[in-house]
Amino acid sequence: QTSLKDRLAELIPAAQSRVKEVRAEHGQKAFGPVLVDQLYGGMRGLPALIWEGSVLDPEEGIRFRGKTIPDIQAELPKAPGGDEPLPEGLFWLLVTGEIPTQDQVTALSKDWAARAEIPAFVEEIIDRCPPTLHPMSQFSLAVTALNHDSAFAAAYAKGINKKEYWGPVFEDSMDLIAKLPNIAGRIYRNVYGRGKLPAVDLNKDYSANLATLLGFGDNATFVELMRLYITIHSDHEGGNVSAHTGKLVGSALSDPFLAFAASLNGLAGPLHGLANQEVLVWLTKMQQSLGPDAEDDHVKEYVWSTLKAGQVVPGYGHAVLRKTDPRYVAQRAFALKHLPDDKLFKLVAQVYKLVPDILLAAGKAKNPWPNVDAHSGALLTHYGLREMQFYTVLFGVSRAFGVAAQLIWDRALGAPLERPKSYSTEAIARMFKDR
Ligand code: CMX
Repeated sequence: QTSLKDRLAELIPAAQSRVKEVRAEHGQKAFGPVLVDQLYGGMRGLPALIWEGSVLDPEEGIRFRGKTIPDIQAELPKAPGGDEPLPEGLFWLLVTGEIPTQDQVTALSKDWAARAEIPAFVEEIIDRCPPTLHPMSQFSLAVTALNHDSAFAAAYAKGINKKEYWGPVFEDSMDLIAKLPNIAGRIYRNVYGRGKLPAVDLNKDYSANLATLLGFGDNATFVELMRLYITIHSDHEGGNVSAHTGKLVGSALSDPFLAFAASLNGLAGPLHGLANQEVLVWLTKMQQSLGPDAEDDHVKEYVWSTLKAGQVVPGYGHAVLRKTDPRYVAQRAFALKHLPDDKLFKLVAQVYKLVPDILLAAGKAKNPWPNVDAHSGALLTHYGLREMQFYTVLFGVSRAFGVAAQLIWDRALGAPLERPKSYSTEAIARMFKDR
């Protein structure tokens, strides 16, 4: 049976030739003009990055290596007795473009479990954080500190040949993913006083171990939720803040720990990953203000009051998507199957029925539909993971899969230092004066 690293070594030469071919054939072709507005407008729609693992279609949503979420739910290996795809398989798919066998996925579970331990000094760093420090800041600190043992940083210091970069970046990426459950579990237990962290079980899959470390390992449906959650949150092409930051920092040959810690700092923003926390804060305040089983008209008024206060409706809208996010749809299907009568799920569903028309009537948001963050918190709450400030940490564990896969390919394909050109407003005014 081939290991992921062996399969990757087989695939790299052909992928390198493919890039050469594509560049030779299309390298001088233009996507179209760049508008000054795009420089001021957060580079929306500007084609500027290569990202191999996934591509986001505005109408259809994400495809991982060409496969939709329903495709991967059908095709990727599952745990015995489980229905949801194993994130191990998704990682294999992101890295190789191929669907792994059950044995290959089991080997990845074992490999990650064997690498899961974190150094004692990183445990101490986490333990010394005040419980008032946001879990995402603790997460980022701990991931940065893992750079202490980076295989890539050590190899670079010894003078590794460029052609060999991908090998130690692969090892670091595997270590990174493997160590995140221990970091997340430790932060969760420290901040919320949930007792001592148990050991990772070498015979369990990644999600089962993560659930156990968080204290929810006995609930088989929660473990299934983690498998779905990690899979759908893993990757969302390259331009979103966390993915792009990881790639950018990695392009300076900062190792995967430093690069991914930067991703986490971006994910911690309320317009990006922190939105899953913000959704729950918003829904909870709504419940407090309107009471249980609020009528549609009252919910509508509440949504309008959010907009009138100059705030965004968290979990709605997207920079690229123009339809309901298929990641939202997948979570809604999970809720309909496992917790159809849950009060908070019912509120999420009621909001889904009402918010798009309001955002359309308000006339600003280009996409009135829900994104991934509109649903995830309600599912976690149902199983007793109620500490909303922790939610983005789980998004972060998942996002490592996509960022790590791309870091490996960037080094295998010799991606250069990123260095786009910037201009001042005065320079632009001068440049376009007579055009
Ligand atoms: N509620 C209220 N107003 C919204 C809105 C929402 N959910 N979504 C967009 N708008 C507003 C924007 O704030 C912007 O207003 P201004 O013109 O006053 O600046 C206007 O509509 C146009 O924005 P847009 O082009 O539709 O959206 P952007 O590409 O600029 O931003 C996003 C995308 C996600 C930041 C935005 O929709 C938003 O703030 N949503 C709420 C936060 C959220 O859910 N983020 C999570 C996204 C998924 C993720 O990364 O995890």
